[in-house]
Amino acid sequence: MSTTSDVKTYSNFINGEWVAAASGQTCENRNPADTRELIGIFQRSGAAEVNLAVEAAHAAFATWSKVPAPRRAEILMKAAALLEQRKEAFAHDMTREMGKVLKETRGDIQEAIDCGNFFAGEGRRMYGVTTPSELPNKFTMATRNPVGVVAMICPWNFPMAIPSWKIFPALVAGNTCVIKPAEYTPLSVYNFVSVLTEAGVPAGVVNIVTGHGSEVGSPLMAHPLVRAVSFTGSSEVGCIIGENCARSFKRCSLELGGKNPMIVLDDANLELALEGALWGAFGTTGQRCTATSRIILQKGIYKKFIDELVMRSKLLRLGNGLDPKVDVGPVVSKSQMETILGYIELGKGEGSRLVTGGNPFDRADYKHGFFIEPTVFGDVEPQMRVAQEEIFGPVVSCIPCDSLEDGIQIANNVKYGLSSSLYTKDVNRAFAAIRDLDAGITYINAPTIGAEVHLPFGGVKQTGNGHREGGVGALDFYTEWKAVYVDYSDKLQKAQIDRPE
Ligand code: UN1
Repeated sequence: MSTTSDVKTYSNFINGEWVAAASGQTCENRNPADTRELIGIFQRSGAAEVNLAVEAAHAAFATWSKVPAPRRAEILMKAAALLEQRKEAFAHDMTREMGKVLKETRGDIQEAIDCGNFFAGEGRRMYGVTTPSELPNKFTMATRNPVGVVAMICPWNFPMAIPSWKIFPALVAGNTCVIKPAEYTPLSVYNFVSVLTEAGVPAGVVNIVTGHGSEVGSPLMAHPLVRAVSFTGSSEVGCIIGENCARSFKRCSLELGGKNPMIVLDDANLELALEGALWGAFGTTGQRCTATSRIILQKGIYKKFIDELVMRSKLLRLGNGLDPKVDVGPVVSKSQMETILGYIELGKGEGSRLVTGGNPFDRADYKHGFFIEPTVFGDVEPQMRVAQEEIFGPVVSCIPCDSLEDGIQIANNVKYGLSSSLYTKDVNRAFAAIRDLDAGITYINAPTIGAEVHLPFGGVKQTGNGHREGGVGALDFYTEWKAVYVDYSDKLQKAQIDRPE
């Protein structure tokens, strides 16, 4: 096991240099599969480091924003190629600091590679608008300008993919940024930024400040030189960030919670739906905002589906994500584990039927990690808290329904609206569900997870505030529109007033 002496200490990355926190305090990053393993020591920073980083980003903006976008894009392309080369090593680091299994951490890095390549392409597009003027001899267009310094407050469940959703579009558009990694997964952000630097991102354009939310996130979002804040995390924290940004007129993009439904109709391919349910509910140990957390089953297949799901859930192998035989890794932390176990107790108390799982997995060789058995509740009523609140762990609630219409009504009747899914062979019902499921993402015959980077990612209601990450639409957050009027008539022309008689 590692001891503090052979473990690396990471400083903040500010203006291209390594800067220790003035407080002299640090935070430990430990493996959630075995907390005896120390991954790294990171700075416990505060407002002083935030100020330095924002000032560096502000100064770098003056030059970076003027580099032609196709040149900026070349750096992104190089970064994506370097990520490809380092994929295996970075995936190992990510599994060690976050817990999810290797095939998923490879997928996380692949998502960052895809994102880099996609937004590199935007460097030669970033389309604006040209449109006719209402006046003769006048040219009108709208162009995209970068916003300025962007604060990025990142989650731990996709430690490289989600920072890449923020950093790549921001950079190609000419912004600079200060990133606050999640406390549990700073190493993956360091790995990512090391590649950006190697690819040629100049000093000050991307800065990292590590530490706690209240000590780093709060001064960062309040800093007057920060023009935009991008946050992924809980709806509770998102609400606080949104309020603060409103007070200082900052743009704010919030990607928040989910309680994602999978509806399975009687006519569905059950084998496919079961496979999808297992992957959607227990992939990433249920720690995705897109995780399948409610399975809404039409009554004809209800019992059979649950029986099969239970059988297959029991076969999932828990353990250290570095072991290729393992299907489900640990949850990220002790406090997360306590919250999830608290929800399991709550579910039992509310009268739903615990059909499998429900316990910490604490065999002797697992006792240093945060493992919870894949857990299925049956006979859940739509209003129960386990069917309404985001649990963010390996717990899924099965709810019976009478028909597609009934299923959609149950699906929509929560405060979130991120992802949703329907299993059916009936194309008419599929299209009705695409129209009526109140969510930012709908899958047909696939589980609620698996978004691709070139499509818009985000949700409705308390899942966000109307922005989308991924896809060209992300540029709407990272650019300000400028309307431009060029009058070549050599006379004063008055819009709306000079009209033909
Ligand atoms: C998240 O759940 O926090 O669609 C992001 C997916 C992944 C991204 C998930 N591509 O499940």
